[in-house]
Formats: sequence, structure tokens, C-alpha cells
Amino acid sequence: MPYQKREFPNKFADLPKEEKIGLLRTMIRIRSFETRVEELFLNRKIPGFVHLYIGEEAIASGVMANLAKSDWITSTHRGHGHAIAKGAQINRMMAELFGKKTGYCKGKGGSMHIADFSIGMLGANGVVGGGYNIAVGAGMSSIIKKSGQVAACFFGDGASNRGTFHEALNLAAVWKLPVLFVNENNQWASTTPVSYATSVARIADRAKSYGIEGYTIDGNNVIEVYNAAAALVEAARKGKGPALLECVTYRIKGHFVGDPEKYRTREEVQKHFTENDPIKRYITYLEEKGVIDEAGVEAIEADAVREVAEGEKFAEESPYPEKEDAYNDLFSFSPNEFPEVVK
Ligand SMILES: Cc1ncc(C[n+]2csc(CCOP(=O)(O)OP(=O)(O)O)c2C)c(N)n1
Repeated sequence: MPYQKREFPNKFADLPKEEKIGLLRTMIRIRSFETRVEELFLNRKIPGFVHLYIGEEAIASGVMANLAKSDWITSTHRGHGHAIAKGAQINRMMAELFGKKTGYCKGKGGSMHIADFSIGMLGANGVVGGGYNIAVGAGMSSIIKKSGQVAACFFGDGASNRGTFHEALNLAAVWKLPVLFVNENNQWASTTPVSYATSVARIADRAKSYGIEGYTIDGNNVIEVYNAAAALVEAARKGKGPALLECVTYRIKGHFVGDPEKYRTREEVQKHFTENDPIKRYITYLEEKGVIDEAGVEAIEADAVREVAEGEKFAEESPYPEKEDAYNDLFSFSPNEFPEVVK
């Protein structure tokens, strides 16, 4: 099925060299974090569950480069890349993954609950499709406060089949909310291929049902993502309402670290990674255009590895949360309010 093409203005071309390199730096920082997290998880340093974003870095990087710190995002269970691109601190993220007190949720949330409202990151989410209505709420607050903030809502292809998708897109369209719905179509929802569980060939086609614009782009081309997000974020900020942007990519790693991946072949994965790694593709482009050379790329990679290693050290050396704090920071109830429940 051919993509529903629209030529977005080439805003990327006007970026200063440093910002073009900045897109690469963000992608490499995400890749370094994820690569090390995978190793640490396999070495039993990280408890719980970890879903990796490797191969999808162009989407978070390209969208976030168009958002201000005060703009909002909602994320998914595969949220490390979104958090990093929105400005989260690697050391506090790593501490959270380790379950340490210095982490974003004081070590009590883990990978799927990283949030930092101060940078507009409204949270990763263990509930598939759990971010839609939070993003709609953020968009509504922007209208009420006339703040000009935009919300970007990231979600997977599987998540586009949830009922919350319909509610959120409809409401956002009716109220013309400044929300960009960013679909990360990595072609798999856990063990289910997108073609098996999705009624349309292109997820962007669903935009028509809500009377909003919907486009499909190559999510492994950071320039394409940047240009599409630039146009749609700007339109949302100007009061034109929501849009749906489907970014086609591929999940290179298992659904979670440790996934036996019986549902697809090694060859399929290898083919995608060899031919379509968004980082390799962008490096090739930048080198060909003379924006960066090999030494420049190596320096960025070395910085990223160092930053992640420092984060790991910080996490290792941080204490675990106190037992006494187990019931603090909960929304549902506090043991002080309901001592009989705790007893
Ligand atoms: C409401 C809900 N249903 C089911 C699950 C179990 N689950 C976790 S991830 C996942 C697949 C999600 O696929 P997709 O939205 O395409 O995101 P991807 O994992 O490919 O990034 C499922 C079914 C869940 N966490 N929440």
C-alpha cells in the first residue's frame, strides 16, 4: 500500500549545522542508553520489564526537535527514547530502572512509568493506549490557559486498535485541540503483525473518520519526521487542531528484553536493521553533505557512552527506597489515611 504522501515544507534545510547534528546526537544518546540497558537487564541489574526503542530513534528525535520544553508529550511502555529526546536526565532514568531512590519515581515506578512534568514528559505508560486521553487533557489545558502549548501523543500500531484511540481523536477533533497523534508503526504489536489486527492498510487513514489530517511517512528517515512534525506542530499551535502522523518503522529488538521471538525470523529482523537503520542512514546523509565527518560521529558516540556509563554509576551507587516510603507517593490511598487497610 503506497503511503498517503504530502510534501511537507523542507524546514530541515534551514536548520543550522549544529541543530542538524543535534538530531543525530539525540538518536545516538537513545541508542547508547538502550544498548547498555539491554546488557544490564540481561545481567540482572534491572528488575521488572524493559521494552527497547532501538531502530525507532528517528521518530522521537524528529518530533521532539519541534517541541518546546513547555510542550507536553505522552509516551508508551517503550518510552525511554521519548524521555531522552524530551530532555530527561540519563542518570535519573537509569536510577529508576535500577529501582533506586534517586530515580524519576523514587525507584518505585521502573521503566514503564518514567515521567518528568518539569520537561513536559507526562509519563511512559504500562497501559497500551493509556496516553491518548492524557494528551487530550493536556491539549485542553492549553486552550483553557491560552498557553500555546502543544501535546504530542506517541502510540504503537497495536494501540491504534484500542477504544481510547477513537475517544481521544474524536474529542480532540471536536474541540480542535493542539494535539499531534504520533503513531509509531513498528509493524508488530507484541507477537501480532499489524496486518493481522488492523482493519486498514494505513493507520493514518483512520484520521478521515475524525475529520482531521492524517499522513504516513518513513519513520526511519529523521529528516522526513522532522519536516512533517514541523508542519503539523505549527498548525496545531496556530489553532488548526489535531493531526495524525503515522511513522512507519520496525521493532529491531524483541517485544521485551528476553522475548524468544518465535513469531518472526532472524533474517527479517536483520534485513530491516541492515537496510534501514535510521542512525546509519542519517550518518550517511550528513557525511555526504559534509555536515559531519567520521571523527565527529565517533566523538558523539563516545560522549553518549560516557554519559550512559556515568548514569549507570550514579544508579549503582544510589540507595534503594526506604521501606517506610512504600505507601508514600501513591494516588490511590495513604496508609495514614486508611490505617485499617494496611493492618
Ligand atoms: C490495555 C493493555 N492491553 C494489553 C497490554 C499488553 N501489551 C503490552 S505491550 C502490547 C503490544 C503493544 O503493541 P503496540 O501498541 O504496537 O506497541 P509496540 O510494543 O509495538 O511498541 C500489549 C498487547 C497492555 N499493557 N495494556
